[in-house]
Amino acid sequence: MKALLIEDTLTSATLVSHQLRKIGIEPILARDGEKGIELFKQERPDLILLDIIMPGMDGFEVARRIRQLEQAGEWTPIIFLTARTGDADLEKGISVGGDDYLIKPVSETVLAAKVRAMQRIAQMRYSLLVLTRKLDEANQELTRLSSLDGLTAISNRRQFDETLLREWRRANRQGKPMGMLLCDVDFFKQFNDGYGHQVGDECLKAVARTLQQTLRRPSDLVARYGGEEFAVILPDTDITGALLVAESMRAAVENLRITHRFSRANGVVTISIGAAAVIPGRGDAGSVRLIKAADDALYQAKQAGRNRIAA
Ligand code: GH3
Ligand code: MG
Ligand code: MG
Ligand code: MG
Ligand code: MG
Repeated sequence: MKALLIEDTLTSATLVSHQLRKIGIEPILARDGEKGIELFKQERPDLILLDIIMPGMDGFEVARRIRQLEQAGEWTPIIFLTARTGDADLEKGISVGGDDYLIKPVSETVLAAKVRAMQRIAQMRYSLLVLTRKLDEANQELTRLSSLDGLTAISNRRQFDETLLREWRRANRQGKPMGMLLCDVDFFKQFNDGYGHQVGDECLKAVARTLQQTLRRPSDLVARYGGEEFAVILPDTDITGALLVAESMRAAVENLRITHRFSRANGVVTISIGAAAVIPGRGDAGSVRLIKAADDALYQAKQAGRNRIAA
């Protein structure tokens, strides 16, 4: 523990230094306020013992400046050690930032007890800082998790809705198109019925991961939209671009080669995709129509035989 003793009178400085050493604290001594502030900046002590009457800057001013020098969240206990006995001085000492106020001469016992009290407060304060930091981290983690789907760990419906509105409004401001894909696993009911729900879950995870990996731009977003449906937001993408992304997604899922012997088609898990794109107009209503357009297209893809894309 480092204590800074700011005291102009040599006898007093010697006595307090001696008392501090007896409780295991090696003091750093400053003989005037300016030097005290300089040493505070250099040494960042854990405790400051501060005289009031000194040539040049008095102790009140020193305390004031030290409080200004502290960084946000930093706190160095300041104990005034003074010959001034008036209540007004004590009141002023506390108001300029002092934490305690002792009248000289101070006995070794009292000094030791007061120092211990400050150490205890400092310790509690530190624990609180640690706790606050942990709470902050936990909060950030919760925020992150609240945007993710529990099963597949890709974005959830909530994140999709938020992102859609944000990107929709941005695209409207910039006059750029927006692409939308709705992907739906083919014959997934049969997959579940045939292999069991758990294998179905694993299949959904693999499909989600694959769709996610297909995306190239940081602004693209794939979300779990419903049970075995995934929605993709493609900012700054027209229908040609959207169809390209859709085809790479369709092919990537087929190439996973997840056996599906209950499928009435290829013998592997496939997806059908509805694609749509539009240049967003003013207002948010168009975003709902974009989803509807992709959904209608998805229906067409299903009707046309699945494992395909329609627009
Ligand atoms: P289609 O080719 O027309 O899309 O047929 P389908 O069988 O995939 O369509 P349907 O909508 O009839 O079935 C969807 C199935 O997805 C039914 C449901 O049990 C299953 N499902 C939805 N969410 C989950 C999930 O979280 N886990 C599992 N294992 N299955 C799910
Ligand atoms: Mg003095
Ligand atoms: Mg103090
Ligand atoms: Mg479905
Ligand atoms: Mg389906």
